[in-house]
Amino acid sequence: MALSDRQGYIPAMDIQHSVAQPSTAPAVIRREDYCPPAWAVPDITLDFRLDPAETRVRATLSVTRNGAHDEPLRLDGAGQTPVSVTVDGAVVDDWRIEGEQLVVPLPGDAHIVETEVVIAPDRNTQLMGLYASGGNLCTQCEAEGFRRITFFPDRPDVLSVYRVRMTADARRFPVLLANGDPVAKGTNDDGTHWAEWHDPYPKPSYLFALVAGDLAVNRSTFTTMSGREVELGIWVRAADLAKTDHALHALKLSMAWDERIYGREYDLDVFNIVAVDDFNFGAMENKGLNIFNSRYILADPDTATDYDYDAIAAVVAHEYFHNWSGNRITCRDWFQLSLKEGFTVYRDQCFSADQGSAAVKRIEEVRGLRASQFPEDSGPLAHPVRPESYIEISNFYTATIYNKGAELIRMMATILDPAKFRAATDLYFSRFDGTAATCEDFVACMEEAGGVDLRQFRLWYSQAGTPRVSAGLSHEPGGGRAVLRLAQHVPPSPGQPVKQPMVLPLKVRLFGAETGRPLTDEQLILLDQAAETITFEAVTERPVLSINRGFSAPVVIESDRSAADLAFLSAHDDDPFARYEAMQQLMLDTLVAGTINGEMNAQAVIDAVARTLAAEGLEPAFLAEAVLLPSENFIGDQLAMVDPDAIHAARESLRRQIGQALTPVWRRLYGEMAQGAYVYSPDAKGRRRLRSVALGYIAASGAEDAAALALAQFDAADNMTDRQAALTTLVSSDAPERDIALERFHARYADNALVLDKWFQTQALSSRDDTGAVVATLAEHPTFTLANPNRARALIGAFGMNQRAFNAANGSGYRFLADQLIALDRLNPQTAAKLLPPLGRWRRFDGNRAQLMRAELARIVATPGLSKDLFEQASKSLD
Ligand code: 0A1
Ligand code: ZN
Repeated sequence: MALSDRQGYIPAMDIQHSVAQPSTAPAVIRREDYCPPAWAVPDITLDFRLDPAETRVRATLSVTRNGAHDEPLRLDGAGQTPVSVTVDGAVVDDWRIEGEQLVVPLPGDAHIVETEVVIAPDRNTQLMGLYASGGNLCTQCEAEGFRRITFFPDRPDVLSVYRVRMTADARRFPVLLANGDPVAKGTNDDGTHWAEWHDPYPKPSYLFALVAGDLAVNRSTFTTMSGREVELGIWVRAADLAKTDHALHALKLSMAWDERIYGREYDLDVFNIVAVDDFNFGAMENKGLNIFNSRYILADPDTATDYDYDAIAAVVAHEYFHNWSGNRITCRDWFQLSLKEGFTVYRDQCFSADQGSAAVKRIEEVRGLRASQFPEDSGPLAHPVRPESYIEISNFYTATIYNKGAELIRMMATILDPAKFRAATDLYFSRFDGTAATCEDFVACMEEAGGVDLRQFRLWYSQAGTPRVSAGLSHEPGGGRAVLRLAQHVPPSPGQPVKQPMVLPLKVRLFGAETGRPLTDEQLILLDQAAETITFEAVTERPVLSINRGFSAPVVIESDRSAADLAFLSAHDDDPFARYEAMQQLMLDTLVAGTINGEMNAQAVIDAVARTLAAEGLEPAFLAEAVLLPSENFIGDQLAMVDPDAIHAARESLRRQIGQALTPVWRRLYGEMAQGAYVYSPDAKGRRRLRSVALGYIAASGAEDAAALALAQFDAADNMTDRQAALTTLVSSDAPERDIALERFHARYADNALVLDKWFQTQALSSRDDTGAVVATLAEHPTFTLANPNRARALIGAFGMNQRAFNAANGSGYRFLADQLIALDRLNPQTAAKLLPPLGRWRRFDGNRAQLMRAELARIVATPGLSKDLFEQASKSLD
């Protein structure tokens, strides 16, 4: 069944399974229960005696009563017991532990409260709080890690000025970094040394950071728009220093861009970035001391692909931009997470678009949205951009909060126009600087400075689900009038059975089917009714509809455009995104038909691909995107019932036919796109990409020399992009060159963890029949470990994305994933929970597979000692 038959989220009613619930169900936190903090903490001084096995933390808090009440002071402290508690310098013993909180009765309105705790960073496998990575010590406090370091009101609306003193072994930890500016340092007689840092900007505890380690630095400076010189430093292990120039360059570009586009200037004298190998997410925006997963810092041509280079620049920019959208203005509570994340993603997307091809960037964003956010929005874990409740906030660092959140900001920018949007962000930054704000505060600034009414638009924050828009265009040839009928429908999602119509900004243009000329200007239609009709006058020839140009709204368009019209738009539309989109839709329609009927008419796609490749003036990067087939997962998302084998067969068949029919074109491009010595530039990247797409089609055609060609590329490559592309082609083949390349790759990069991740990931994504078995064997490989999140994601995460291999009919993929998640949960619940969603797609599969998936979900939920992270994801996926 095709897209239009799908109802989105379908409540569980067909298959039942008994699920053992944990004896005490984890508490649900609700947005409506928000209360301001009872006590403020304007200042905190932290004194760390750092040691991997036993670190002593003394915290001195100045606390003030917030309003008239007689509540005691409540400090969060996960799993800790205080060694001592003093109030105003005197030891007290009337404190108590309630749950995970330290409760201290206080008589007056202002006190100094001091606690001391002992923690063990080297036993911290969760990578939250203070932990050891590669012999260094570092912190991760967002969202609720600070409570694993010391007792504190660990919530984002308690803002404090931090002073930090660290003492550590001078030889093991020669570098001591924290937030803000360095103020003093010295050495002691016992082989230790110390450093003090002061961050003058009040901040919530989730932005606290320190690093102690043996690190080398790549330094530079940046002069801000008001003429202040900022010292920049990227800190890594000495052997990696040569791989930090790209990140440093991206940082300077970001600083200049934020001044130019948003008028935002950096505010401290130093800005440090530290790269660590063990990290649960991509990076963290701690004030003045960003801590990064090393995969988003380290790059040289031999080890990093073009994709890696782009991702590094984007993440460096993202974390830097948080200094204003996140740090200077933070979130009142975690339900407002998208206030900082959606806005900051939008900012980093625009930054990246300005560095190269904006059209290709937009295509990549939409592909990402469809790969991760749309499935989330139509599945059991769907939630609004501003959620109403959670069990574990770490589970809400999602594509919905980040990427759909960014689309909301983009839509408001579209509705306002650039000048008003800038006025609105200026208002937001000045009005809320130094505070913990809400999504509502942001929207109110948009309304006020933009002079628009966004009352109905706010539904985007509260309603989950991807809106579906049906669009039908009719034309009266005689009267010259064209009528566009639009209707919207937002599918039900968990807890939201009925939805209101939303405001959908749709950019629309009509083209003449005969002449290929535009018949109208581009128009912005704000669809805010369930159904609307738009009339175009003086339409003199049969019009073809170009809609949702630039992907102006994050919706699914259901139109009755014929294969011929889609092919026409793929050749004539003047909006590059719409042109790409028309081709994608044509391919998708063909593949869906092929999946359902077992056969398809490939000719329209072949002709459209040929025409696009022959068209004048299109950049290679765009061509590469335009001629790529939709992924197997995305084809699956169009179907009420996913048949992974039929989808795979249809897609492979279409790939083969395109490969064979256009063999001379692929071979010509493969030759023409070859380049001399490696350079990193938008044009060079595009040529590499198009060449690897051509190689893929040559291999898909079944050409006898394809494996030899790929191995030759693999061996001759002077950069990772070409080498990885060749390996990706070979890894799905049965040719002997496959194992040769895999072995050479492993031998060459045995010492490089980030590149070994690629070795695991590439194999997990293979389309060969034996992939499930290979992945199970790789999980036993000596270099595989669940303790490193990158490695776990490379193998387990990638396997979950491999629709056909993961969904093997005998359930072996499901069992494997569940086994791995149960094991990983004991070490690192956050990372385990992130990898669960493929098991939650059971509603979309046949009864046999659905049963097998549910059995594994039930087994996970019933596991003794399960974390609340994994419990929340697994139990919601079963419902
Ligand atoms: N705020 C970071 C994302 C992040 C969230 C939680 C983390 O803890 C494990 C780490 C990073 C960002 O948006 O980049
Ligand atoms: Zn962020």
